[in-house]
Amino acid sequence: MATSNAITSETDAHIVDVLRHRIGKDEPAAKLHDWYKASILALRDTVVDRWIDSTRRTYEEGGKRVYYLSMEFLIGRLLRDTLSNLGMTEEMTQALESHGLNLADLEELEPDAALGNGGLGRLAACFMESLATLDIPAHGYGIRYVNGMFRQRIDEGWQVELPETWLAHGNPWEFERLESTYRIGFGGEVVADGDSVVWHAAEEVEATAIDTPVVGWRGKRVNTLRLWTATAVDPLKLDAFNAGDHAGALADQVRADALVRVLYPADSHQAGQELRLRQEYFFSAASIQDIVRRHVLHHGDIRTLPDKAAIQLNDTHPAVAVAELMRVLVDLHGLEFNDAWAITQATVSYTNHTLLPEALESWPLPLFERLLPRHMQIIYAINSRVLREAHRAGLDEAAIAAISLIDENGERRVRMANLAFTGGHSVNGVAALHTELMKKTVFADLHKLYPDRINNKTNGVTPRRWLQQCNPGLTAAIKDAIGPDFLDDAEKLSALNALADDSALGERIAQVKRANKVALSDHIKQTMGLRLDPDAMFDVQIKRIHEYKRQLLNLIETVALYDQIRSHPERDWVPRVKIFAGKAASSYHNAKLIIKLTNDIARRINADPSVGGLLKVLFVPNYNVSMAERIIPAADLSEQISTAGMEASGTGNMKFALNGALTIGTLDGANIEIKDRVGDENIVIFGLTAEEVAARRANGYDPRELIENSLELSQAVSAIASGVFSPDDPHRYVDLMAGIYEHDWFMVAADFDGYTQAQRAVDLRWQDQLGWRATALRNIANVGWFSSDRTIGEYAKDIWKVM
Ligand code: B1H
Repeated sequence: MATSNAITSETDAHIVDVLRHRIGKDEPAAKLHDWYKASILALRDTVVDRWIDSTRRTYEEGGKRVYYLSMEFLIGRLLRDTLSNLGMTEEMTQALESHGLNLADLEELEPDAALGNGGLGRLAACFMESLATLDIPAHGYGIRYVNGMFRQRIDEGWQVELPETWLAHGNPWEFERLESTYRIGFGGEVVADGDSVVWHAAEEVEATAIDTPVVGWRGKRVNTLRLWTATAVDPLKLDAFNAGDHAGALADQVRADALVRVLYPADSHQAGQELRLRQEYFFSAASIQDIVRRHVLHHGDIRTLPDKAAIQLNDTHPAVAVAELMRVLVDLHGLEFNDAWAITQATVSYTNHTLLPEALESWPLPLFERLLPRHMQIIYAINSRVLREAHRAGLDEAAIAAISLIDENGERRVRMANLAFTGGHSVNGVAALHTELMKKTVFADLHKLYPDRINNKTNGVTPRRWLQQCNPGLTAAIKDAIGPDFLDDAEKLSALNALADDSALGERIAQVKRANKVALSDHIKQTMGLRLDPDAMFDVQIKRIHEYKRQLLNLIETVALYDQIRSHPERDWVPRVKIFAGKAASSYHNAKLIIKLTNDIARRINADPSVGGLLKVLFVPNYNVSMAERIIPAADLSEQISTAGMEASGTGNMKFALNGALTIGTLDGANIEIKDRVGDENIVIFGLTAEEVAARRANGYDPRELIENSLELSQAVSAIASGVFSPDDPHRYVDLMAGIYEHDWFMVAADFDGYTQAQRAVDLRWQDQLGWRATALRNIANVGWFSSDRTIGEYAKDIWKVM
């Protein structure tokens, strides 16, 4: 380590001072990790100054605030993001260089904050950044999980889950707020007390706030991400301890710890365990108490809550907040039920993220009642009101049964989506098709009763992280071509359209893409020992592993292509690298098997000299935000191939297009809107529409016949089923392939031929590199609309009324 003592800038002086006084080291003693921490703490001081300014401004203006309640915030790293949003990257780079240090090396030391599963959690993180960017006063509320999304290791091709220990070396970004501590009750009983009702909880824990500042673009505003941690009211019971019961003395703290221990890793699937419901109530109740306390403190009258607070529920995970707010208003503030209901509905709104039946949350009534007896009563009261309205509107019995907050089919259950739907004034979907399907399917009857409630807010991604920070080369090329306006308004990227045939710009962007592919290849060489050809097409499918996302369709096509290359080596094949990455829920058997299959196929193909460098397959372990930031800028082809009607929106699709990849995709989720913006010629669409999928399902779908009529498909499926890729266990994929023959829920067979043809059309496009470059440019130019700034602007105007 260099030991120069010359101080080169204010930032430098600040870092050296922090190193000495907060870390307790001088330069000769400092290790890389000490510099990392000192740099963040010094940077954080700048953030804090602006944070305090923002907070003071919010109080002075007395305006409405947005509260975003989410079980997940998939943040990733913050160092580069914060530097870039504050315009301090250059300054920090130089300060570190004067000590012989490299910013990129420090960045690698930061663990990913992986407090989310996938799209839903990453959306919450993009939204937080856009809220600050648009200068909207906002708090994110969630849980400070000690273990976020598990770390994925691949052992002999199989996924192994390891605990993610992101807090092991402390978290320099956060501030504990002991003064913001609330009691959260569970269980017990409800007793009448004169006119009012008192809930005597059997158990209580304390929720304490831990705040992280969220910096918007150009540092305009710094908002707060407030994550709750749990402690026992009595963390060490000394009487038990003194009596020799050492475990009993700590039992309450152990129970409290469990609440914030781990993120449930089931993406698009309801977890269903009691602990999950406890987590949901824990963070919802703490957030509601915090919101109400802040309101009363600053505005006095609880009745003006809807003028000063907009509470957005990110899916149904915080839906119990509806019942909690009702409880606080009625039981603690003495409001009439009807008044409380009007306030609650005017304050709350709900975003739906999935139509998959297995992901719709509902809780067995006895469990709900045991854990939250007062909330159960409130839900009954809400329900009788809603059902009365339904009767009055003349709905039939079937519709009324569907609207009920209680599912009476079989074991009685509380339907969280119906609670969230009825408890607010807005229910939004996350892409146009998804919103239309909400009206026609899960919420058809609620939509009849409340026809103005459902609206669409197509998702977006922050162009700071997903263009500027992850792809500085492309950002510089665009800036040189059209000036810097797009940095403040992503839709200004459309100025690139006028340059679509500018060969110099096309050449420059192609060079950037190649450099990004070389950088990714170097990383893959170092971490996986695999050599990639940066001139091959990088064909990428990175996302959670789920049957509806159809990694299997991609894999079966890969096997078919492998077969074709071997049978016709003389043809002019386009060299491809097929990149897969993603985590499977720990309990999702088929998803884990799909990971193993990917690795089995990769091993066989990569070792086969007869495909020469024409085809390589790899599964990149431990996909997370940081890995996405490496892979997306290096992608040529973006695989968005879900069964139509099943992917609510997708947000990876937007990130790829913004970084100049061509999409091969189905007419699903936001793919449709991407197509509308980039134009039919600049995207490759195949497969059944959502309507056709529904019609096939209704009319009896026969995959076997389809498979038998497609030679390529039947050969590929039989090869996998017969153990060609798993000679060590030839039966490994028999059941997985039988699923495609027998029911094929996700219609791989129906879309296979369309997909194969689309892939060969992609090959033809690749052979015309000039045409490919123009298409990449058209994608970049026309997806600025998918900025989360646009999405948040729409929420702000239409739902929250803060703009
Ligand atoms: C999405 C989820 C989800 N939809 C349950 N639903 C979870 C459901 O832990 N759970 O219980 C976790 C996550 N996630 C995704 O949301 C959609 O599948 C994407 O299509 C969409 O882009 C994303 C953001 O709206």
